[in-house]
Amino acid sequence: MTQTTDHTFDTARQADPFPVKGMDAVVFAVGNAKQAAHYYSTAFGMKLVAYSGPENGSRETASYVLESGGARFVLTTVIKATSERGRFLAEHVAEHGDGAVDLAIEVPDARAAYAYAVEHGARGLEEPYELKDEHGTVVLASIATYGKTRHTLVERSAYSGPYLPGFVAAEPLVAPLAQRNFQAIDHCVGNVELGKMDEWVGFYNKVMGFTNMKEFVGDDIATEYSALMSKVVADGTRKVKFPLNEPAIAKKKSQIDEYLEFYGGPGLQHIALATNDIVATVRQMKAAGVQFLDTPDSYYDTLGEWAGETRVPVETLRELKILVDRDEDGYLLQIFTKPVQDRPTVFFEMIERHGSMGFGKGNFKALFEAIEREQEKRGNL
Ligand code: TYF
Ligand code: FE
Repeated sequence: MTQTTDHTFDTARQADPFPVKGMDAVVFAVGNAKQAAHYYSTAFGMKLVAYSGPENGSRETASYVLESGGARFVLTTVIKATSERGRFLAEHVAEHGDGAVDLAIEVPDARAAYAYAVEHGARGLEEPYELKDEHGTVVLASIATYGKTRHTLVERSAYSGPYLPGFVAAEPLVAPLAQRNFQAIDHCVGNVELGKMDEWVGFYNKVMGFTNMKEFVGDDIATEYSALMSKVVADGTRKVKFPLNEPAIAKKKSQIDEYLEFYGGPGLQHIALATNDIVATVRQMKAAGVQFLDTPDSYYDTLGEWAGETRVPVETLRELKILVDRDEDGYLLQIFTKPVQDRPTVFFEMIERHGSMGFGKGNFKALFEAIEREQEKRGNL
């Protein structure tokens, strides 16, 4: 019997049509990467590890690579556009403001991943190519996803450098924190146009063999308060999770419509960052000037009745405005930042999971009301 089970497992694993190792990096195109690197260092506690710019042969762009555990952000800006890529990045910033251009995925075999994706309907942007330096070889390939976002498929098992060939190691900008604020990218959420969510869910199903997770927001909830519909796709190991939102026609202007209007189209909405100690993380980030969404006291008055006991006392959750959700697998603690640029577009979530594989469905009402209070302040409701 044991053998049969093992065999079944092996077959299932070999049969994974699109094996992934996890998120490789999120690449942002920004107006001022030097200052953004400072923000993610001081406000998020990330560590600068690599750099590429005019000082080491990149005349067109400057890029700063920051890490916190396994979470990696690359902040890229254009110094002087001279190629198609440079003009794309400059136009991206002009049109969308600071935003994500690449949700890069680490794969064991970039050529195989690219071939599978393109065979299953992906639009190829970069055929597989190699980059080499004294640290080894990386294989890269890129496919298009929603809006102007791409997925670069990164094979780096034969590479030991700080990021990619073309980058040099860099010293941290500020003294590192005693305890890091987060250690991984938990999920990356995309906002797509009205009526397009199922198309993009189908895209990930076909092109990457991703399957749907059980958490979704249907039109029943949408029309009542959330003004959005949402479904989640993930790879077979659940290491890469991509929720997708579309606006819903509700009583009020959808937060997704606000995003689409101010971003100028579909794009990355939020990145959830996994922490082991959300209390310490939120305290540190607040002290460093990061603004989080508020939650009314009434949320905490009834919390114990349905959420039960958590690692963190209710009074601390109330003080820091941390949200709780519980399902049959366990619970999670989460909190959302306000948008991190002047446009009401990209924001972050901090999440501490204790068994739950969900996304905080029980908090959607409280969360969406908090977002609507911010929308109203901006005159966009
Ligand atoms: O990733 C999620 O699904 C949760 C909930 O505009 C969420 O973080 C969904 C939509 C949204 C904000 C949060
Ligand atoms: Fe989320």
